[in-house]
Amino acid sequence: MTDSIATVTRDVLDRLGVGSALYSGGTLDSFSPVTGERIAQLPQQGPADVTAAIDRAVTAFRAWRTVPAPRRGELVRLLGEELRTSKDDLGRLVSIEAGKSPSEGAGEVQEMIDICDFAVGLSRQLYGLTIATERPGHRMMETWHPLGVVGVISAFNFPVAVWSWNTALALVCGNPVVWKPSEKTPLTALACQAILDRALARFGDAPEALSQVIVGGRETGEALVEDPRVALVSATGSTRMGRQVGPKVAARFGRTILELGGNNAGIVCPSADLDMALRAIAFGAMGTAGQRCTTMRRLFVHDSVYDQLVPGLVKAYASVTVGNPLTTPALVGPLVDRAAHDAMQAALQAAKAAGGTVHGGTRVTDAGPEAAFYVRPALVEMPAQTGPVLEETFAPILYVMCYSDLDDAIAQHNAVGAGLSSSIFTTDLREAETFLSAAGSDCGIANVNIGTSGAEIGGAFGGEKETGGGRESGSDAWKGYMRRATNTINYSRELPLAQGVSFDI
Ligand code: UN1
Repeated sequence: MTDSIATVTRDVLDRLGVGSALYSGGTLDSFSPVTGERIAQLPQQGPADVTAAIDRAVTAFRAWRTVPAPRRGELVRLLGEELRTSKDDLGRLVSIEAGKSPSEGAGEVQEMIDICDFAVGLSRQLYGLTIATERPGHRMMETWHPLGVVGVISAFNFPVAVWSWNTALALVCGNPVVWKPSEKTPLTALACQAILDRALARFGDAPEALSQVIVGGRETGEALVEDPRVALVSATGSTRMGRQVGPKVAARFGRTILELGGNNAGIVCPSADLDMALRAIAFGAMGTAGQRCTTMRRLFVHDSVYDQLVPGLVKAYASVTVGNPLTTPALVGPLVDRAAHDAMQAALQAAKAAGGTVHGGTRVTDAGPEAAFYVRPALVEMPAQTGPVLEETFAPILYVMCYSDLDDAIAQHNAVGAGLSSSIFTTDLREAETFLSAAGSDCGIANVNIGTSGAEIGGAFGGEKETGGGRESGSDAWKGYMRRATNTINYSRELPLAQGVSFDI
């Protein structure tokens, strides 16, 4: 007899060094979407615990901000080493708790390792500019200082990578982190804490409470958002969540990095390499069971290639393997829960009512027990971009539409609330550059001949409009975790005023 998923989970947690007191005997039920079974009952924390965690983080900040940045980078280097050691187990726990395929679970941990490497390099940079000054005997420059306590709110679908993007940067930038993970994925959060604790033990002299996890409900997230000592709230989730978090933090003049919904699209042009486009679309739209914020949800296909591409896609949708990610090599795992399944079915009904032709989308009952929600991904041929096409449904639904003029397709592409990721498939330079131009895609990520998902950590990650405008991860996203001071130094014996102003007393 094979072990129950709860036993497998306990074994993995044991290997990762998470003590059983942290996940048994409590009131927060944790389920695996793989079988729908309960795998843990965690003790929960409340708003008073959040306040106490922030108290500790404030103390940690005072010490950590004075540690030289390259030394702070050493902690992140050790975190990267520990993640390499734990990659298989943490990836497996991601599969158990979020339902990802083993390859995607491991890929998520790889993103964590990559951001650690990036942050270590950054810890010897954190550059400011030197700026020409108009006054003789003066020097003007900018200095980047640690910001303060960083609050991280993360979603179930990238339960560990999003924490690491924020934490690796926050730590090298001199900030402590208080993390409220999704209530659907608390175990992976505890595992990250255990891994970081090992890095901290090897590091030696870090202040206590540099990174803390708060396992709890909505009110713990609210306490984090409302506390004026939390200088930056980095929140990943729905646009609805962002509409609540953004104004609350703004009202106290705090900073936010919001990474919210996506309604990402691809455009397939007449000159596209259709075989490549098909494979990119298949991964972008069906990978992670459509539960990435970067999942491709809309596709505009030129009318001259529609009949060559779309039947092949329909075939791929019919044949893609759907099943238990722990016991089968299936490419598509489960939806996170019943609510996700119901939202998918409601969207498909609405699409039919709007004239759509639905391929797939039905529940795959033989993939798991009654309490697990496996679905065949849905491809929906739509007569126009209406109804559910305009909204993000967090499930594997790809709405396909036909276009004849690229400018019209780009206008349609941009005519939704979200602005996260986008792709064009073409071998025509003019079309590619038009899509990337100021008059092209309005998203934070715009790609050519690759899908919308699977961004590397080296680029800034995030999007415009209802996606929230935040940027995490690579490029200069680190600046969001620091405060900038402009310094002007007078090393002369005179006191010339700027703009030639005189004030002689
Ligand atoms: C998310 O779904 O919240 O680009 C993040 C990607 C991943 C990150 C997705 N690197 O798909």
